[in-house]
Amino acid sequence: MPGQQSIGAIKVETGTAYRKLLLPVVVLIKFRNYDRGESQMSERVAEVVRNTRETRISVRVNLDGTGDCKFDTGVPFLEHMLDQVGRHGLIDLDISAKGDLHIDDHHTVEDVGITVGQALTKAIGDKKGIRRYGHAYVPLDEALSRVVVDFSGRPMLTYNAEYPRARIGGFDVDLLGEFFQGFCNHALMTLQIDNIRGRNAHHIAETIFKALGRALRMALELDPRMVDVIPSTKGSL
Ligand SMILES: [Mn+2]
Repeated sequence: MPGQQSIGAIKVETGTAYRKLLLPVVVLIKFRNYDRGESQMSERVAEVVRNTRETRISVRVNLDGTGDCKFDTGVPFLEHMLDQVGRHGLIDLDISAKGDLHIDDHHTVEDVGITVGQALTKAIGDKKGIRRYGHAYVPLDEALSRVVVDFSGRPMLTYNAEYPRARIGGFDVDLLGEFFQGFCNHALMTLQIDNIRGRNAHHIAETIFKALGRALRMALELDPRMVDVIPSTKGSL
């Protein structure tokens, strides 16, 4: 980053008097980088590869993205839902999965949840500067869902949703719960999901994933008033 290199050069070459004058300039440059969405520490990007006898999965995330998503999982409905998380969370996701789909989608959906959770944990790092909590209500026509998250370091899922049918296209709605459990366990977060109303199963699922994206965005965005601060009175999360 040119801004940071020039900060280094200023520090080396200037004496005490100049340093006093230049300190506000340095602070300003730091905040300008921050405003452009560049993290104060490093890029919040992570890649995780997870291979088992049931699935081979790789996930790349960029928490400061634009919602640019690439999927190759063999489970189109899951991809449609993860696209909502990326789009509404402004998180870039690149996910490929080769799972035992000849059995059913179960292992692939659950393991994608686990691996996305691991990648999120890795990208978040020490949690300095994040807002930690996030929530969102999202409607889609007749459906309405609320998602509330806390990057507490302790996995806890509350998932209240009932679907009027067992399958959305060929996708078994039971697997959504498996996805959220795997994701929440490995993202080390409290994840409270409530579908408030809805008649159409596709709408119900979509409102949940859109609200998850929005809530993640709120929780993971860097708070300019919390630069380098871990959002806990304990001093760690
Ligand atoms: Mn849809």
